[in-house]
Amino acid sequence: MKDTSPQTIYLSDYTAFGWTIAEMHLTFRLSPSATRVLSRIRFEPNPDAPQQPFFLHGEELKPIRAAIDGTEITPEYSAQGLTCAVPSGAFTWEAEVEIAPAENTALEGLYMSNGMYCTQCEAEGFRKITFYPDRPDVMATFTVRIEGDEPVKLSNGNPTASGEGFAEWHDPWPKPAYLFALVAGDLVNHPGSFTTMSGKEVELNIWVRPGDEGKCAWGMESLIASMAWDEKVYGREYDLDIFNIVAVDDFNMGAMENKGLNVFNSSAVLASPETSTDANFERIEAIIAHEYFHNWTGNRITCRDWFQLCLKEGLTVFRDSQFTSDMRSPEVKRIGDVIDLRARQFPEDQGPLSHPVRPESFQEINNFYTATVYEKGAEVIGMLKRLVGDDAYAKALDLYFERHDGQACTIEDWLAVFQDTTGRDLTQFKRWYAQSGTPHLSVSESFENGTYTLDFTQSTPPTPGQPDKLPQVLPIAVGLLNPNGDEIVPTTVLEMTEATQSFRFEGLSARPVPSILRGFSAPVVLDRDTPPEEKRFLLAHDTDAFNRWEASRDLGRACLSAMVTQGTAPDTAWLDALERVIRDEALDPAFRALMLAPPTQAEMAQQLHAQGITPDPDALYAASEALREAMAQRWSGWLADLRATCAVDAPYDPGAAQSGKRALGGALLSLLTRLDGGAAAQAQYDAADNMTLQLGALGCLVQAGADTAALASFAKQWQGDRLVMDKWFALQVAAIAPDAAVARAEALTRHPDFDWKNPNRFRAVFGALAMNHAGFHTKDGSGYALLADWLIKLDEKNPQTTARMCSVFQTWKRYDADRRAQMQTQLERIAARPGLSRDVTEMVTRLLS
Ligand code: B3K
Ligand code: ZN
Repeated sequence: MKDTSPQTIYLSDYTAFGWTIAEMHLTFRLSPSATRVLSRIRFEPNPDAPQQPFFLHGEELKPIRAAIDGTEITPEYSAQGLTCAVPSGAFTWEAEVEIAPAENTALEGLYMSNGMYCTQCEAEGFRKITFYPDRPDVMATFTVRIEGDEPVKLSNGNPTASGEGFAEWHDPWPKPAYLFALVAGDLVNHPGSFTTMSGKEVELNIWVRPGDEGKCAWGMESLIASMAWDEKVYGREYDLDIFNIVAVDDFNMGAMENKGLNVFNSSAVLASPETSTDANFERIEAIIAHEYFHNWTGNRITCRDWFQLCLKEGLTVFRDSQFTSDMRSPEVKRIGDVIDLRARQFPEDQGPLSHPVRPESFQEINNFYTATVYEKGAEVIGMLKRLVGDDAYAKALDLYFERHDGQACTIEDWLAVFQDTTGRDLTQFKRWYAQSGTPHLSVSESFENGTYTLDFTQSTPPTPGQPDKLPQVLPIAVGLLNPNGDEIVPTTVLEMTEATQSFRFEGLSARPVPSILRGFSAPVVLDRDTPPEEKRFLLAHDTDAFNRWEASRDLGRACLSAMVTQGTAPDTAWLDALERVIRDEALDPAFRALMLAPPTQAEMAQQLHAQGITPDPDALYAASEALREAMAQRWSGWLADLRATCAVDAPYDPGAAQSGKRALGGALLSLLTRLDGGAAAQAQYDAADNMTLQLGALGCLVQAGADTAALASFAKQWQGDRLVMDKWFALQVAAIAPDAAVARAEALTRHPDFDWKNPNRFRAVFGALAMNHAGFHTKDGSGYALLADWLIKLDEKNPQTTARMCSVFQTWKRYDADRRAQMQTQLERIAARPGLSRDVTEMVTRLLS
């Protein structure tokens, strides 16, 4: 029975579980529709917990047998689990249940994907496997026996025995149930090995379906690089004899850090130059690193309860971004992260779904694996590091690992290691975890008698449940340039703690030009009336790459805003300043590619809304097209020549050097296509020997409306490759003219390969529709209606993916009355569905609140 009654769980209600687990034994007798799961658990009373009835979670399980100390019992079952009387001391619990992995379309618990058994237990999927205290603070060592005919049978830890029809695994490290994993099927491995810093040899494997062996080399290289990096930078060594990664086609998210057995969405691990873009390679490198880094930040030290999710996720995102910065370019990584933060976290923090980095209540925890918990959670750690300095950060982390290894911890534990190593009082800083919403920071300045003063004011608008906000601790990185463009004050971190605060720089001979919030040193909205000539000055001279990019982006936003609201022509002074950077061959091509990308339409909608203007998606699309057209025309004299400098004359390599050139070349091709109608794009398409060039060219052809033949030939070439076909589905919806987007998405849902129960394919079409800003927001509301139809349909099979997709409606209140009413109607239509899942119920309720 499915429980849909909305029960709210509160952080303040936390109580420890009444027992600890000395040992956990599991036996699986695999069968697609009737798998038997036998458990034997040794419980001991927990002296630190209050008295409580014995309760084990369990959902959608068919109980076969239950016993305590060998005597059969009849527990009291409910939709959430069971209760029964237990002895006052230690006892052994045994149970046998039956589950049907083949019928599990929610992809949570034990399920099947292409005939292969796999699991996803985080956050609360283990309770769909057997009765258990399914909470992260209950940690146990697992011994697992898998019985079945599948040639490969994997679980956590080290293999201990195997033979005809069985395999046994033992994980010596105590872990919560959410880190349990089992995989069984007809798989082949791409092997590797790693010798740890203490000289221990670890066996590495990437397990895939036969036929995918050729797409594992990059994943393996990334894994080895991650293992070496975590030793070098954080002193963290791997702690088992074996590390397995499995690629699965049907998966709700990117990947999962199960101890010693990471399960990956195949899109997050499989790569080859012919089938994957540079962006895919970079994403795979980052996700492999992220999941591997969880071995320490998440697994060895886990969360006390799900409210503490950012303890492992914020920290692990922060660690994986440090890794990517080290493997590639720190400046380019930072700019990319801020683009992503503004595109995904800011709308969340500024709309009805706003919640603190550490939420205080939830109905369905899966709805809180958000950009706020992950990305803002990582920003908070970046600020902490900036405030205490690199050495203190390293010391605090050493203490964290030493003090908390093997424990289930809280944000209080995390902050305490910083307080204890630095002596700093972090009481106010802790507001970053509790207060939701994006702070606004405004600044004015004055110069008198050689003293330059910056006056800052901060305030955070109200968010759901939090009408009044307190000042936050803001590290504001500032540098000063003199009028010649030389840096006279290098980056200095100002620590703002008050609602208004002034900072003085003395002994200056001339009024300086400030570069404020360098490196985006705090996740805030900076409001400053900077004159355009000063922005162009920073665009030309700032030594901080982020602020150089930001100056241009600001000019771009101002330009588009004026085009939309006043009908002005594109800002040619900005375009000329930008041209100098783009053509500066001393600069990293990846950086120049970022500079070349104008603000997105969604970003502009956010910007206009912040200025109190209702965004009109059609006008934004028109302005964005006019701007790109102006860029192409104004730069027509050199676009082709510069593109020629981006050619790569060497075997494909996904590293920063080549991919930066291809990114710049791709951005230039998109402008050139406006001049030549797609001739250069067609030539690139025909000659392409890697997916970056092929897909980039196809995107240009779709944009130019010259796509029919290329789309057909692409589909013919790649029809057997699911991951490439996902790109084919997504690209044509995302890149097509907005007036055709809904019809194209609708037509694709009737395509024989539209396997809507596969989350990657569903997201390919509907994620792309949401990205086509003016297309999704088509005035007649057909985009909203189409998506709502499909969300209703998918919810019956897969609530988690459906609930995640609901967030594309999170900005609905920004738009005009017509569009607002149409979105509201669709949300209410979803909300009214009988039998709607708990996941989606919570999302639409919050969206409508
Ligand atoms: N920890 C998992 C996410 C689990 C999501 C559950 N709905 C992947 C990660 O963050 O590494
Ligand atoms: Zn994670």
